[in-house]
Amino acid sequence: MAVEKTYYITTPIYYVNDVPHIGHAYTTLACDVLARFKRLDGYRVHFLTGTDEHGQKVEKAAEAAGIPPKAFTDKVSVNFRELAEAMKFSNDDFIRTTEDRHLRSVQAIWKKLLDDGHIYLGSYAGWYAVRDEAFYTETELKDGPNGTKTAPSGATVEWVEEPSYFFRLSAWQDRLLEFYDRNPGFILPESRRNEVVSFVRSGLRDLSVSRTTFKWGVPVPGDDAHIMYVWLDALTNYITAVGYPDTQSEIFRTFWPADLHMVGKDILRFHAVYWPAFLMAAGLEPPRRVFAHGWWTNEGQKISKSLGNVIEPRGLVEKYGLDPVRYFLMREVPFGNDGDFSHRAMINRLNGDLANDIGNLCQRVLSMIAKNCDGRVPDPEGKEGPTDAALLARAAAMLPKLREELDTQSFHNALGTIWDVIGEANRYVDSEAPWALRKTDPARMGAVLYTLAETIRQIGLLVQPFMPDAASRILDQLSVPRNARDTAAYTAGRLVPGTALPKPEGVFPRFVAEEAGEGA
Ligand code: ME8
Repeated sequence: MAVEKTYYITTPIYYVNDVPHIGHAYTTLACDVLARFKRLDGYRVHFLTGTDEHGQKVEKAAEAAGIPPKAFTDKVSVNFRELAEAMKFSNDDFIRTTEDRHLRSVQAIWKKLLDDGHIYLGSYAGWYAVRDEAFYTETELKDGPNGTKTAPSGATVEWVEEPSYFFRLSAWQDRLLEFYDRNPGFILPESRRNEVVSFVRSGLRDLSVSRTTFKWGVPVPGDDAHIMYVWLDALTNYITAVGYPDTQSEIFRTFWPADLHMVGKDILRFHAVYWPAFLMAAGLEPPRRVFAHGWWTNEGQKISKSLGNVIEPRGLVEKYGLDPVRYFLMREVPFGNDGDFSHRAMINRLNGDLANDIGNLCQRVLSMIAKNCDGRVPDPEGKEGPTDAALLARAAAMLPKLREELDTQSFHNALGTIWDVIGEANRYVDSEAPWALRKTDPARMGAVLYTLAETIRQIGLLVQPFMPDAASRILDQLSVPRNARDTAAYTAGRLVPGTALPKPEGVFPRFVAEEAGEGA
């Protein structure tokens, strides 16, 4: 039997102190695209997302809402589930850190770390930022307004003094550096990797992993005056979801170590320093990769609730449609860089790349076939020429290129690769002028339209992970069977001349701005 190819991909689990916004949708979307591509490419995929429900930040949000924390998290967590549905995310699991399976898992990892001497009891005196749920040293702090100090992220800090358990992080410095050295692809992009390496080189202090001054969290086994530090609790979700502590289970053996933890750059340190150290200390393998993507702003401004400029993904989807929003987010910004959302940029992509490029290509080819070829896949009738072969070779080269690009999370380049072929196909339509061949050489017209239909089939197939609905409409219009839409069918499943096609319909209408000033 062939060896099964597997792929385990995770999003951060989101804090339930807030409603989901475009940033959350972005991270999960990137994972969804990869999960869908890997499934298409024959992998058994496990795609995990969920919510992070413990800690002081969530406790405070519940207090502010005047609801007990459990009831509050039940309510807010649903928003993230609904976001997943609205965006058609194909996650296989949705974890909540308040579930029993997670409690069992976090307590098990704690016991393992304690029994093996990686955790000791001491006391913490230092700065804490509730917004980041992170401890900071004096030297890390920045000057804030009115002579105050803030965390590097700008979050307010408070002085904390309390008994605390510590994880011996200082003991892991050399092993972490060695691990980064042996696994150059562990942290991407490269620039972020360098930041992490220099942080670890500058020396690691032991990490406080329990708190005693509030209650909303997982109790420390055997010492329930303490609750576990929310990041130890949260990071462990990635192994809970594959069955930890049952490391012999089929799911754990199949999927651990994870292939990719996708995160925003704000939480890279937790994933690339603390998490591999916890795992190695617990005798488990670290994940294969952590990718830290960039940060979105809104029309040039930081996105924040207090500025009142939070972009709600659902509103965008209602306005522009789901596929255009998915396309825009994956195409607009080189993945890894920061990006700016603007309606003008969104409309330009919609009308340019979608309506003009792919939309027109499909529209003109399919309607010419409907009119001139009796609504059936045309027959090339031995009239193929070198220009047809050249276009088909360009199309065939997309798949291996996409595999490489998606394996380095280069979503924008993957779309660029597909859109290069779309551009090529549109130029081919113009230069071959099949409408003129109708009278002069109908057999040659058949060969040209066949070449185009076949190119569109390959484009449609590869667009599926990015725009599942539009892709399926394209493939339906070419009567591509449902079971011939994976990469195995890429070269093996060429269109069969004579196959009846449904009546063509437009795939990407142009967006017409209703209000002045919206651009277009
Ligand atoms: O940090 N641009 O949860 P969180 C791009 N619970 N991405 C953004 C963004 C923006 N403006 N804003 C948020 C936590 N994100 C922890 C994670 S994991 C074990 C625990 C995305 O709700 C980005 O992925 O604050 C960022 O890392 C994440 O949301 C932070 O979500």
